[in-house]
Amino acid sequence: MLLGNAKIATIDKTSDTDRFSYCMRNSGAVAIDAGKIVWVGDADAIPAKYKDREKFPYHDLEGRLITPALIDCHTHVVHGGNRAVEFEMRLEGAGYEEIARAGGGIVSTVTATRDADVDQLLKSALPRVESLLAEGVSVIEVKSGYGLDRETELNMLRAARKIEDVRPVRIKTTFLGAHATPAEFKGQPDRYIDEVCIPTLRAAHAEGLVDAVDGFCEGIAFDTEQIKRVFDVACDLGIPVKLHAEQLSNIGGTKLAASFGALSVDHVEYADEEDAKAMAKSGSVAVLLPGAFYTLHETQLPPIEAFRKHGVPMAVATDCNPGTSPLMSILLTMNMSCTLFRLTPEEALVGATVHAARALGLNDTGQVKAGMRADLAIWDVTHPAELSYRIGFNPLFDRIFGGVSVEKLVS
Ligand code: DI6
Ligand code: FE
Repeated sequence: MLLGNAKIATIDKTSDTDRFSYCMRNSGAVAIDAGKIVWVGDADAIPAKYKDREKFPYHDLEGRLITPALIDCHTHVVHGGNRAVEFEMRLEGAGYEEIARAGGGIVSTVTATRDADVDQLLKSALPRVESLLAEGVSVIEVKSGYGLDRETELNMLRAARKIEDVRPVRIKTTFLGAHATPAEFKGQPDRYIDEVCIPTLRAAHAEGLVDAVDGFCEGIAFDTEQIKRVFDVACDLGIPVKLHAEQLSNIGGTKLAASFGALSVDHVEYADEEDAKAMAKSGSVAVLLPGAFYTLHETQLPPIEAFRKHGVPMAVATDCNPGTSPLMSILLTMNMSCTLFRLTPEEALVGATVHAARALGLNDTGQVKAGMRADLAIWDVTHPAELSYRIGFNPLFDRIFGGVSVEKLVS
């Protein structure tokens, strides 16, 4: 197909800077063949071979905006139950850590997740997935981490893999066995790591269920020494790592993750300039999660200026989870990253496309560029800033997934 008469935010680097920006084409066209973008350029410079209407059916987009399809690079969309009651408790003054220490929090979602089988986990995740797809998302990262025992952790990853079979989306799975210590190992995190978490990681890897390994490095979860033991195994298995770090305090998780060349370090509200330097050196992406910041009434802002100064790529994601970020809108996430974290709308869009791809180790998507997968979003807007500007409004016209229109355009 040939998409024409469109504005295009190609998301690329301009010759004079090393930073990604909109790189707009105000009157552009995109040629797609066999699921790939084969040409991008000005509407008045379309090469003859793409004017073959048989091979490249033409679609006049009437001035609509084309961007790369969006990517949600940090979610916990697979889980049992919800935590609305806890939300109420927090509004009545109970703290997140207090609830966690009292056996609520992550551990309460574990009970509901263990009670569900793979198909039930898949079924309850689909409405959350569909909410993201409806806003132009084509890749979703899905973590385990609410089983905290062998069978349920594997079931969570199996359910995540199954999403691809039933919806037009790519799924990247992440093993997050080191999310919390389950009740049966209360007060014994080291035993849990050695007797359950690590053996389960090996089993999940053997079953081809793991694209990355993650952990929660925090006072209420695991320290750097415990996370390091899990990361050592991930390295042995040749699996990249990422880390929930410096979310509620600074205990050195960011530097640990950077020392392992982590794909990303996520949350990072309490990260400092030295952490930013370590991430710049390791090439790790800072994944900003404004939904958790908002829900936890956090006030400590991530070091955005230090990330800009040291050239640390910033991505934005929903962190969709039942406890700290019951958020299923990537567009609201982009808005929040602007209003709460002072990102520019350009940084927000770059953060939900090319930088999000990088946080998942993907280099075949996240830009409108020849050679990339034809994963595109088409919007009823005239300027990309509109995608972060409005709250609770979805201007998506169509999503192209692997070169095929999901809604409107007949290929
Ligand atoms: N940090 C978070 O905010 C979530 N996980 C994590 O490591 C919380 C997950 C939950 O409360 O269910
Ligand atoms: Fe998370």
